[in-house]
Amino acid sequence: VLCLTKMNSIKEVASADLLTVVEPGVVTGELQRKLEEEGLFYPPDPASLEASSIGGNIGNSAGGPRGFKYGMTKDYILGLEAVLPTGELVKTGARTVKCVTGYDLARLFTGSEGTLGVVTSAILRLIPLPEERITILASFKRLEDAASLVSEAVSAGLAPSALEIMDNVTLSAIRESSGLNSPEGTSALVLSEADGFKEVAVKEAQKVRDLSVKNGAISVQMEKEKERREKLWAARRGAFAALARKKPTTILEDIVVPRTRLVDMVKSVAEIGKRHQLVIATYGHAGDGNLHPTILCDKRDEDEMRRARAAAGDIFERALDLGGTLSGEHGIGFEKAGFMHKEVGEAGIRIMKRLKDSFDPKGIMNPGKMFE
Ligand code: LAC
Ligand code: ZN
Repeated sequence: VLCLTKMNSIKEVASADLLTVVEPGVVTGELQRKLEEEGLFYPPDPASLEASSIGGNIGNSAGGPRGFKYGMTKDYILGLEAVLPTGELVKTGARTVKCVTGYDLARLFTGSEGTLGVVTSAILRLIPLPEERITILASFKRLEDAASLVSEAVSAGLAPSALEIMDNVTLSAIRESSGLNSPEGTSALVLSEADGFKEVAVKEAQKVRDLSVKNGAISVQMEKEKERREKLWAARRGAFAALARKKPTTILEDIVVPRTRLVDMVKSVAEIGKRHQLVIATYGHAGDGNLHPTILCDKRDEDEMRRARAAAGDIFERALDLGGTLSGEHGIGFEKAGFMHKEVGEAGIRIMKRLKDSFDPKGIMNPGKMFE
């Protein structure tokens, strides 16, 4: 077991080259604040950004709400330095925005869940900090309306930085823990943010508002002021913690479907919950088609756990049937290892295992993860 929390130095901020060089233990939120002071922006935004580190974000290619406009961790990795389990030190990528010198090993490491080696330094791409941010909270009576707003916003070519959805189970949990207000009869929320140059952000926010109303929103709240925006985002970031307070065991999923199939997936999760007599909260990065169906259960109740596992399996199958994927940003770990072949096929598994063997011939890096 390696603990890298003390490798937490921001070694360089090269503002003219729009990059930063950091060690893996740097906390994501701290890095973002430091960069903001210099007018720079590192967009990947895991909900856990106050605790999660760049190394961990690289391990799973963390995404979060801003993925919709800005992409995931993998889109910001210019280069990595890593120590292989053989003791070799490899340098991948470059300090340039373009690099096709050989295989893209930096990208291969990103999302490899610590199975290939230990990242000791990362060169991250930066972009200029947006001038304006406007957060928009739309309340709906029905989850389907909230999901259809998201699908319509995507097909209308809108590009807010975030398009987050929360169902009524999530909403009632965060209402208790964060004091978030929403009108009587609300059973779903869409939280989005428009950013960029002032005029662009204002126009984008108005379009999101109009589309929300068209899709049946019962109220739309718009916030420009930093503290009020932060309050709304803090409520969203606290979603998982708020749900985890409801029952002793929480099984958090991370499926992604094509954005046009979002409404189908949301309905399927509700149907699967009903069929297995389970409470499943649904929230997530709807703009990316990425949902976190969260099964609230109790590991002391064997029958309930059996149903929870069956429900998780049904959720995976449904996501794959809709042309989706098992995990958008949390990875495979132990739990989804048995489902990998359904998505990547036997040949896909074989080639991945061969890659794993060439980096880690003795199988000492995060053993047992990802492959059964
Ligand atoms: C979130 C984490 C669980 O989006 O990915 O809240
Ligand atoms: Zn998430």
